Amino acid sequence: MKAYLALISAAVIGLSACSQEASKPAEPAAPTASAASEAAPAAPAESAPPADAPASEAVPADNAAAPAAGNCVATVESNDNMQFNTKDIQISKACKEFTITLKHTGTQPKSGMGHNIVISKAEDMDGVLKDGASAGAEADYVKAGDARVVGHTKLIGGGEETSVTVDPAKLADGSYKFYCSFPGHGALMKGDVTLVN
Ligand SMILES: [Cu+2]
Repeated sequence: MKAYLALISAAVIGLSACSQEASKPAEPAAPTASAASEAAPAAPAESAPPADAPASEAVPADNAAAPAAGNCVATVESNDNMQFNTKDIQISKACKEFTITLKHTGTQPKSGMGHNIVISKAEDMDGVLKDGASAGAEADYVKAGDARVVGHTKLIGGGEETSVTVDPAKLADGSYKFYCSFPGHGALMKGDVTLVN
């Protein structure tokens, strides 16, 4: 009798083990298929700007975003000698927004050797500088609400870093300059802002 029961339970275990195994291969197949079809429409949407590289999945799409963003940023260094390290900031028209990072590689405080970046039309530069000087250091040497200013950073001292994001569409008509509005610095610390394709 005991042997008979053992046989039955063995058979039941064997049966359930068998049916579990049978259902296993079918399950993973379904989620994989739906995950693939979900990922597929998302990838082309995100990787649309880079054009080619229709490639495969989420990973290439993320990588494609990095170089695109990299083209819409620039870094300008300034120092204790009242200098920027560039005379030209090139901004791609393709950028929705463009971020300029200003670094002060010197050690002097902003009260004595402060720098910023101000962007305006070339012909507005003198007026912006004059009004900025009147506005004072606490206003970062930029007149509040100055409509001639397309964008500007705050004033920084040695070892500091700041940034400003501008809309390239606002640089379309005329020629634009970037400069430091700390009193007296604009004569040396200036350059062109150039729109490029
Ligand atoms: Cu300066």
